[in-house]
Amino acid sequence: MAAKLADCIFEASKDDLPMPAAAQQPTLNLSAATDLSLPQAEILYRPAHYPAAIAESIFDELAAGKSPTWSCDEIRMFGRKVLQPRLTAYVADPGVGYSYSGLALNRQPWTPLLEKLRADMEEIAGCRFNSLLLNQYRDGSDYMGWHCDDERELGDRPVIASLSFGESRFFDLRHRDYRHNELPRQRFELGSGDVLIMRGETQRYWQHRVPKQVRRGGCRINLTFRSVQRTPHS
Ligand SMILES: O=C(O)CCC(=O)C(=O)O
Repeated sequence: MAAKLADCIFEASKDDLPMPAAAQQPTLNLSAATDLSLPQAEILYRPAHYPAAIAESIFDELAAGKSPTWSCDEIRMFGRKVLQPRLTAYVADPGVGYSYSGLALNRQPWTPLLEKLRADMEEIAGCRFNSLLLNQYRDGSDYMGWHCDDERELGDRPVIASLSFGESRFFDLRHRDYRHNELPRQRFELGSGDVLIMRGETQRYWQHRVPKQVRRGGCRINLTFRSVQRTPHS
């Protein structure tokens, strides 16, 4: 059985629309390596881990789409089939599968570039990763809704290493119990070459999203390295 990504990962809600100006949290200006110090979370941000020229060549290779190849798949939402609001690709060790919203992701092999990035992320995070989800936001209309990466197969305290290339986009965080506590949303920009590590209890207590930013015309590619603990038969 393939591991499941939470169905809510692709859920579009009114929260995915741009927030009215008054409701927006100020965008955090994080220019140096930062531990976000949020309650019940461990989030480490390293801006420009890859210098601009290297980040650009990584972006170019991934955007070319030779390997891995990108697809825009249909998923099932509220009983209807809809196209995902971005392109995706899935790379993993043999036998490590993912499925969500009625869609079994097609596993592709590691390329030399992705192996290198995996090794870099393993060194920073101090753990091993056996799978990688790639998302391509073709422009500011592509997005990812509120979700947390808390699938059982990722274990109790999943470590997620996220790498971004290309256009900068907002990354929002909100506490899962935001309706009953005073914890404000957090917003900052993920730029090209930036690394974000989420670990500890983060996925249990915090949700994240990449909202639409319709004025952003450029393409962004994000890689999330994960460790699937129970290898399914795929
Ligand atoms: O694009 C991003 O920065 C976030 C991607 C993400 O949330 C995910 O792959 O679960």
